[in-house]
Amino acid sequence: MRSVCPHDCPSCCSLEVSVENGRITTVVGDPHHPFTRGVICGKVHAYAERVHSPLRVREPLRRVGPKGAGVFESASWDDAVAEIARRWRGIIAAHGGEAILPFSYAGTMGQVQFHAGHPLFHALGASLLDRTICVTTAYAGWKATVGAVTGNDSEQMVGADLIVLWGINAAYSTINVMTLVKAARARGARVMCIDPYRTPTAAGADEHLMVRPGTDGALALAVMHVLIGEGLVDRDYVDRATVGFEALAEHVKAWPPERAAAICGLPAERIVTFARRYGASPRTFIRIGIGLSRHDNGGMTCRTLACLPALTGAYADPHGGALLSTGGAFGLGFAALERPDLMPMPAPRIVNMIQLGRALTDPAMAPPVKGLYVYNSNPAAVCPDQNVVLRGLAREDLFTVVHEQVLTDTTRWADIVLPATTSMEHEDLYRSFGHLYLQLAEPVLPPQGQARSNWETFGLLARAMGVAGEAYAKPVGQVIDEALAAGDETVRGITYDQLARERSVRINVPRPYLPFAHGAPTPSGKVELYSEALATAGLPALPTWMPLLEGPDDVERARRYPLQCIVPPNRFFLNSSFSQSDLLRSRQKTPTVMLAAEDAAARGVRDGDEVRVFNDRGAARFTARITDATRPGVAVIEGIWWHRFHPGGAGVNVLTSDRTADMGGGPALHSNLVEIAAARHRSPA
Ligand SMILES: Nc1nc2c(c(=O)[nH]1)N[C@H]1C(S)=C(S)[C@@H](COP(=O)(O)OP(=O)(O)OC[C@H]3O[C@@H](n4cnc5c(=O)[nH]c(N)nc54)[C@H](O)[C@@H]3O)O[C@H]1N2
Ligand SMILES: Nc1nc2c(c(=O)[nH]1)N[C@H]1C(S)=C(S)[C@@H](COP(=O)(O)OP(=O)(O)OC[C@H]3O[C@@H](n4cnc5c(=O)[nH]c(N)nc54)[C@H](O)[C@@H]3O)O[C@H]1N2
Ligand SMILES: [Mo]
Repeated sequence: MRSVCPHDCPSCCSLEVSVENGRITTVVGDPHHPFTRGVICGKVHAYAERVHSPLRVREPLRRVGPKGAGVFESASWDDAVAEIARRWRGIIAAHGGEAILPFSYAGTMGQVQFHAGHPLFHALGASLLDRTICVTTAYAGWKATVGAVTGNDSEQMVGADLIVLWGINAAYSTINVMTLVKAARARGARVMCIDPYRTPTAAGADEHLMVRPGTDGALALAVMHVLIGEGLVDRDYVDRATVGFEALAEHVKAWPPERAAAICGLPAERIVTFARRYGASPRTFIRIGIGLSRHDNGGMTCRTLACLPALTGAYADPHGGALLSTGGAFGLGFAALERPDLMPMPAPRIVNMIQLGRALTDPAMAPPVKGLYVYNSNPAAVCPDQNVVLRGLAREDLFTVVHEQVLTDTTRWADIVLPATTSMEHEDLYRSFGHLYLQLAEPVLPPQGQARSNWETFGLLARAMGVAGEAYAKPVGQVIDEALAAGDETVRGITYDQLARERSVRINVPRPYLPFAHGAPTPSGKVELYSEALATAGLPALPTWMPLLEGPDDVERARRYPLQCIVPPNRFFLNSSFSQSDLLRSRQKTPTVMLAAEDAAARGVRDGDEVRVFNDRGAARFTARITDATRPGVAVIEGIWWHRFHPGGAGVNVLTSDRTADMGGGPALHSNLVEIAAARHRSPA
């Protein structure tokens, strides 16, 4: 049977699922899908483990033990919904609707189940959640240059001469890009990877530039210096499709490669060689990851990288250009899903999700958050400044409902847990942030236990609260049709019936897809090398490198915490999802910190030792791996293990800050200083 991977990954794979006796037996990639091409990751290959997990939530649960003990009794859906409605009514009467805070992210990328809570929470006048945890910083920076969250079709990179994988560990985080990279390489394309550590993606490239974290902006400015200085610029493209070239040319005179070399930790000659290779042809494709935006200067970095293909005219080449995300290429009618018309005016306050801990603990919050409803997310594990988040979740006066598929770190803190269906059990429409296909998935299994989808659950809650009932009084298929019908030309004519027949439909964009070939949807209609909008927002109008707020230039902090610590995804989990799987945990082995030999030696740490990683925010235990895959001064902690499977019970995000990055309100997860100390030698495996 056909399905679609629901997880928060640009690949959004088309799946073939076999079911026997009500259980999933195998999951493989659809060989005919033009982007999936029969390849899926090890996580989803093992999907039966997730759907039929012993940790599945199969019935509603009500807390009986102390808060956080994770002791529950079973409850009926009727009783659970009635209790939630009773508690919410009390909270709204005493403190108003804003005292209720929905908290969700992208547990599923299915558009109906992702947005399912919006109509209800709008109708209740609940606080609005700014969903910043992943892409908003990257998107704000990207849009400053090219105006829209889209870019060249990654399928086109197969014909490129040079592919630059910039801050993206595609071998882990979107494996299908590697299929395209391999095909390009077989044709003779050169592949470069720019990453602070040697990921498998970097190891498989022709060249790896191991930059210091947060210095890509400086690198790109020096590349521009060489391109402009050596006349490797497409004057025709620059003249017709960009604004601000003269100002940029003047500005980057101050960025000779030697200056960037000292900042990035690279030899100046390698920067010059890179720039010349990049400038040799417009058939250069830069695939930019979201990862490199998770720094204090991350928005500006994305804005700066987006300028490079404009200088060489690569944006107009059928095999060139750049892609950060295709998320904005899908012009669905989101209002049909989100129902902003149900919101009271003036609009309720906005809470930035990465500051959940503050929102739950800050005495200045007026009204205080009294009711928290979590779905599609595991904030206890994924949110930065975790110790503060956990302090908030521990509040006795906070009424917390968690709608989940599995018993996560967050369900432990719930007053009520509701059982959620997986994508194998409910219907949804999927867009992607890495390709250009809309996909529909129908259930391949009945709901497991008493699980209900987000859509059904919010429908029950809306009826119990006596609001927004009409919004939920329609089947998912009808909502999908409405979102398509209210969309723009990119989805015009695509219907639910067509998707039900064909499963995957390319949106209405041309092939080759060159959205910035003649300019860009910015205020000026051009690719903005100079951005008036940024200047108005109080940011530099020209691409500018700024040192990290929490980095080596923060001299006082760096004295106490001398190691930069980046926290990228690991291979076998997706954020914290799949942490529940015995199989995938055993493949991932143990929470690990990678360290260069000289950093380890300076601390008396040997390979395999258990170490304590700490800063002012918190401390957690990891197994040390000594490796030349990272440079001295940079520690790497991959992946988010659930606390319950973490030695010592604290996870990586006790270390990270809830400080917002330069643009878009997202987190600077990788701008992180720590110290490491040996906990004891040779922990028994
Ligand atoms: N296996 C797996 N796949 C995933 C996920 C997962 O957790 N596991 N998460 C999914 C999600 S939600 C997302 S948003 C995407 C994210 O996937 P990507 O867009 O690939 O982003 P990240 O993996 O966060 O980071 C990519 C790389 O950026 C590097 N990086 C960090 N700082 C810098 C820097 O300053 N400069 C440069 N050049 N590179 C830097 C990291 O070392 C990492 O190798 O992946 C999705 N896919
Ligand atoms: N240290 C560190 N922290 C990070 C990151 C990092 O790279 N390093 N990455 C950040 C990024 S990019 C992101 S996107 C966030 C992700 O943060 P989250 O969106 O919280 O991601 P997950 O950990 O995958 O948790 C999603 C949860 O949703 C549940 N779920 C899935 N489908 C459904 C459904 O249909 N209904 C309901 N009710 N629940 C469902 C899953 O069971 C899962 O527990 O984490 C961020 N945190
Ligand atoms: Mo993400």
